Amino acid sequence: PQAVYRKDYKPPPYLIERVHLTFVLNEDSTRVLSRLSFKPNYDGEAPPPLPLDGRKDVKLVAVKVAGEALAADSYELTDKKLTLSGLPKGAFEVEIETEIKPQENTSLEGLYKSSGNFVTQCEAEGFRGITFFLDRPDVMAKYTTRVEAAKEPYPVLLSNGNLLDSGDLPDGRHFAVWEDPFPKPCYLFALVAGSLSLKEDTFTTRSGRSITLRIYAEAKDIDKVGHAMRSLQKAMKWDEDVFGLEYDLDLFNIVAVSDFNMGAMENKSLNIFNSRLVIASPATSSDLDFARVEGVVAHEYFHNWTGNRVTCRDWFQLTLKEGLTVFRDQEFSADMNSRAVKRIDDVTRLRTAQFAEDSGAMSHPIRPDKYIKMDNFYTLTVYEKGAEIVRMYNTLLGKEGFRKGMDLYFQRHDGQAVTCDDFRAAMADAKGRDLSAFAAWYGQAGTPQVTVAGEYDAAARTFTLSASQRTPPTPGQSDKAPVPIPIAVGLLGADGQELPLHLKGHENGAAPTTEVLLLEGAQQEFVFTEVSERPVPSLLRGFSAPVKLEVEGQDEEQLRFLLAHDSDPFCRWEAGQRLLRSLLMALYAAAADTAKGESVEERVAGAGGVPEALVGALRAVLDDPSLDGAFVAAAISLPSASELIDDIPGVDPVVLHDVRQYVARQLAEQLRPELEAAVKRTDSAPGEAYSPDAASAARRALKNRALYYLGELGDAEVGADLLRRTREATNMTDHIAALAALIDHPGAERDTALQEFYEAWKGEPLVLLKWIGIQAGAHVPGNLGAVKGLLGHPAFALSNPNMCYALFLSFLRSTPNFHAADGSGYAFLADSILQVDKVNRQVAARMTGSSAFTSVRKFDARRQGLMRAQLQRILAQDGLSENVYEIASSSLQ
Ligand code: B3K
Ligand code: ZN
Repeated sequence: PQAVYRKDYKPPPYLIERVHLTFVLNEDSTRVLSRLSFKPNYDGEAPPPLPLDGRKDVKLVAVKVAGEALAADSYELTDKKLTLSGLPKGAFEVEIETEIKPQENTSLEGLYKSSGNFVTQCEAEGFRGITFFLDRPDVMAKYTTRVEAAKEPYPVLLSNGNLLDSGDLPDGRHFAVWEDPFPKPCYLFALVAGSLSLKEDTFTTRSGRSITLRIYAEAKDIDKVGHAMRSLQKAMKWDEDVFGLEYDLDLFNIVAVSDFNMGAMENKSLNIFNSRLVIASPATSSDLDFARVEGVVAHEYFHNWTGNRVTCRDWFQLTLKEGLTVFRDQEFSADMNSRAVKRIDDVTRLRTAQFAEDSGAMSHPIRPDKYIKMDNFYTLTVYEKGAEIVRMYNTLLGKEGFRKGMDLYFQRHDGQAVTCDDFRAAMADAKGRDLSAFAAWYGQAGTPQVTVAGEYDAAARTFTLSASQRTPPTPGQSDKAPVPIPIAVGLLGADGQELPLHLKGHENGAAPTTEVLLLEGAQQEFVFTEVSERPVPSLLRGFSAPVKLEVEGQDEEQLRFLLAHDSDPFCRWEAGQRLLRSLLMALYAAAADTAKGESVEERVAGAGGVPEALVGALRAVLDDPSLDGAFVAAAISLPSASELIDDIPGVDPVVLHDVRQYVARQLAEQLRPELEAAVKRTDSAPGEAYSPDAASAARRALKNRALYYLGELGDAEVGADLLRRTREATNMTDHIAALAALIDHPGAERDTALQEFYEAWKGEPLVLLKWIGIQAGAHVPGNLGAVKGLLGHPAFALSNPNMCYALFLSFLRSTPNFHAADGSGYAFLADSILQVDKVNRQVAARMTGSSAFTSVRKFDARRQGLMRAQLQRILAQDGLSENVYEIASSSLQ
């Protein structure tokens, strides 16, 4: 397979101004007629050849240039290209007719069928699976699309833009013509034809225009799209209020489909969604589902400006639209719900998954330098780390400065395909600030490690923070340069109050309680003056940069103090996490030392177990009724194994898992009265109606976290209570939480609860995803047999991406089974990847990329050998997709 390099970017030799498409949809095949108006974009006199992207399953029926059929020697057709030559000077038209078979398309790229409906997914390079085209984002054109199909099975015919015409055709067929007035790259093209129900509402923009909003779904789900509709309306209002951005057409459509590789797609005025991110009801969806629907509906809507009106010049710039749009959706969700909890959740995700990616075999900068399959680079790094880089501009420029930068970005680039440098320049120019050093964040992979030490000089009343940074080497990038790192800092006095800050060189009369230090070099000192007492520093407030922070001399007492007093909720939570992390690290070291006792339990107990001071600190958090329940739930949660693994060379993941379980059990035992009190305090009143709002969700978060801990006791009374809760739950959040608390504890309650869940929800595929996921992820040793059994269950379908993710990605989290010492878990994953790859290469690649296979080097020697053997087996497979090849081959290096 051939890699594409960022350094090789060249503008296209021709541009396309107008696109006229006609789709003739039929059951046996689909005809696509495409009429394209080209104009020259080359230097010099002689028209160069025009290479159009295609795919071998797109059959070329006819091609004409300027109305004339092409002679056989004027074009060349290969598996991937149709190259036209001998072209006229100046502008000209090309007509292309192709034939495709969407009904046989299981890759879910291009045009395919889901539940009998025709749908498209073109990003990144799916349009070339429909017709020959300049399939690259810097070619922006205006589209008119005519769709023809049989009327009875396909009453709804949709494409981008406004409906221009529609009507009946002979033989029970009909047509619709759509026109999109905004130029767009072909990855934003969309078409839907099918039998769908519709919910309609409106939104009035601040300039008084009334926009029609339509959500389409299968008839059985249409009563569950209200939350998505409200989320859309909130997002439209928020983007006007916060960024002054108004919707630009009179119609906005969302279509929910059940077979979709990703979460959703921002096609111009015709967003297509994975149904699990549109459909929501209290009985079938958890609080997390409600929050995700709100966030993703907003995300796709926000793309209308950040992605569609201003798009990417090439796919290496993907973070230009994705990092920025993730930042926007994070801020939206923070404004709609609890800002503190949203930030903690986002940081947790970044540290659990993105940090692991950044230290693994697929590590890449937010703007990658090369790819084989672009679809492999829709990553946590490009999205979530990319959002952190945008957040740093916001932190440095302030909300108002950031807004100015956004205004300038749109003023300069509306209607263009641009680069990350253009975005950074707009941010810099709006406030006249030099941000050129931030270029390093776009080019350098890996998570910087920052070390900070503080020194108080009582006589001089100064407090000096010395900060240094280094980024560990990553594959293909051994030398790292310093990057600019904003470190938001506060200083706490002995009574827990914030001290006013006077930063040397930064005096401006004000004495804020948070200052943003900018660490630019490898090492730097920052001096605070007029510091009246020895302070406890609160560092990296709000997680002001995507780094790993080590604080020299920060002892447990200081951390307990910060956990109790810090006014910055992120740092307060972080203090607790640091205490738990260092405990887990110490206990792991003991547990891994087989000389120290027979069992893991014995060895960790010998190392002192869980100290009373830590239990006391967590007890105080649990008992504080003034705290947001979701914050408390996060504060008593243990850091994920994946966060710890990076700091334990040659880790034995099962021992680490056992240590985490041990700590969870100890906490449950010692905090039992407080956990039970928390459940009592937060339990819903009988008959209480469900509401997904932040306050109600926060109560459920605390209750269900407490129930999870209590479940860890494996106590018969608790087991009976949990089974009762699965039966009496009035909403899915409580039902699934009770089941999750039972799932790791074999016994009659577990079996009954699983059986009853299935009986209750066997008609609801979206709910069965939870049922599959919870079983596949169970930590019960020897669970692999049960997981294999699920593959043959009538509820499971290998062709459905959601089902694959629920089963296989959940299994990856079942440490004792996935990492089983005999290698059976790895073999199962490899078998499954190979099987899925024949059906859907994107799903197979995601299974490979989400697994420990991309982090082979982090594990003990025996497991490394077992994983490598499976990777070799995958790579030896005939007909392996380029998608899986790229990830598996990088993982073996
Ligand atoms: N832009 C799409 C993702 C497309 C994935 C292509 N493999 C969804 C989003 O980020 O909004
Ligand atoms: Zn996006």
